[in-house]
Amino acid sequence: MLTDQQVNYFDTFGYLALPGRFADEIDAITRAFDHVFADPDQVRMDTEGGTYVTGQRDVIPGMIERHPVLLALKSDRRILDVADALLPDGHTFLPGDGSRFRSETTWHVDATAIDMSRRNIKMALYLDPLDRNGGALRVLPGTHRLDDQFTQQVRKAVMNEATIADTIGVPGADVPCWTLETEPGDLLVWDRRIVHASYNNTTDRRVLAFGFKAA
Ligand SMILES: O=C(O)CCC(=O)C(=O)O
Repeated sequence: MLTDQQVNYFDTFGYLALPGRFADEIDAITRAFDHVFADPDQVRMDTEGGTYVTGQRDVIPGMIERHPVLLALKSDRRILDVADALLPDGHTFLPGDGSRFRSETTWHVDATAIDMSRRNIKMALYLDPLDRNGGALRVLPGTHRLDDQFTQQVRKAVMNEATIADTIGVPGADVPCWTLETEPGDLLVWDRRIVHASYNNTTDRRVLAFGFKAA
């Protein structure tokens, strides 16, 4: 269940942190994630370069469907309750991916290839502790609202890392934002249209991501 206040928070700011949602299972989830990554037969992509990712990122598409412990999340009430609350008119599951980042991401949205006019939510379990000095996800609250003039101005200013400093005088890492510091077991949820990034990465960042779009 999400409270009315949590739904309002998501509607207003475009993201929600649910600390400790999977604290009890995170060790098993992490083992399953590592097991899939260690399997040489799994199809994987290395998306290094050319995108908003600053360095190496190994990706296994549809990760959640490649191990029974991960697959169980798809029908877990703690996940479905969030999807039901944020997409009350129905939703379709999107299998997402599993990633090992040895990199950061510059300011971007996840919604380039999808219908931007409808809500599409991403859920993420980061499997390593992350803080603002070490690769935690950063968001620009409210920038999921595409028709808003502020959103348009922010997108123009920050979504090209090469020109941010010329435009607003600070590098991407110094753009004012909210940082979602996480412990393993926390569930993060965001609207794929929100502008987000991660900076100051110091380690391997493992993340299991999946989502739902409005039916
Ligand atoms: O953790 C990050 O750097 C952001 C991940 C993300 O937004 C993505 O996978 O597109």
